[in-house]
Amino acid sequence: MTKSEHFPLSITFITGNQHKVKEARGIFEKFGLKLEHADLGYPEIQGDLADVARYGAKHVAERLNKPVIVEDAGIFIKALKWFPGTYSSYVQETLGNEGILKLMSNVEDRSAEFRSVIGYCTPKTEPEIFLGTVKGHIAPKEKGKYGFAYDPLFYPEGYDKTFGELKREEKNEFSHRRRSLEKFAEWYKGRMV
Ligand code: ITT
Repeated sequence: MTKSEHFPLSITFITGNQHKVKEARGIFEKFGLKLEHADLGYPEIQGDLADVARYGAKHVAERLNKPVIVEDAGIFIKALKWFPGTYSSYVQETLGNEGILKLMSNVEDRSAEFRSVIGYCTPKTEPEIFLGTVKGHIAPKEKGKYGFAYDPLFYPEGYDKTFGELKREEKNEFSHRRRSLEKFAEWYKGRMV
């Protein structure tokens, strides 16, 4: 078997979130990799982002019998004891951004960070994980029409615009997802040569 069969240029990203797919495609292009997408769903175990990504990647790689990546991500807010964290998806659907702003009313330390963990697994190997984070703070109110979910609430450090005010290409320059996928792409391409 050749190296290109072991490490194909095209990798399948398992996610139900179209925003993630669009961002990941733009990022992969920069690294000369192609992204296929499959919306399959997989069991999300109790644990931190890394546990979820590891377990999910292994589960799907075995089920599809091919190499896959999954991502578990979330926003972590210091004043809320790092809530919503791994519950970000559920909290977005229930409390929403308005609910988060209510929890943060009169809170001075608005530090927060986005984290993304990519899990990569093949049917024959154990999962590998790649973490990307971006620090910032929670805005006093929602701002911007781009991005998704918590983006209009999040000012990345050193910027006077929220992620919601940045076009996809701009967010992709330095987001948590850019950082985790870049780590993965560099590791993966290192194995191809
Ligand atoms: P999959 O599990 O199918 O990939 P998901 O949307 O459920 O899709 P996660 O379990 O990783 O993804 O949940 C992450 C949640 O965190 C996501 O639904 C958003 O609410 C939030 N989130 C993650 N990355 C984000 C980003 O770049 N901008 C805004 N919100 C983000």
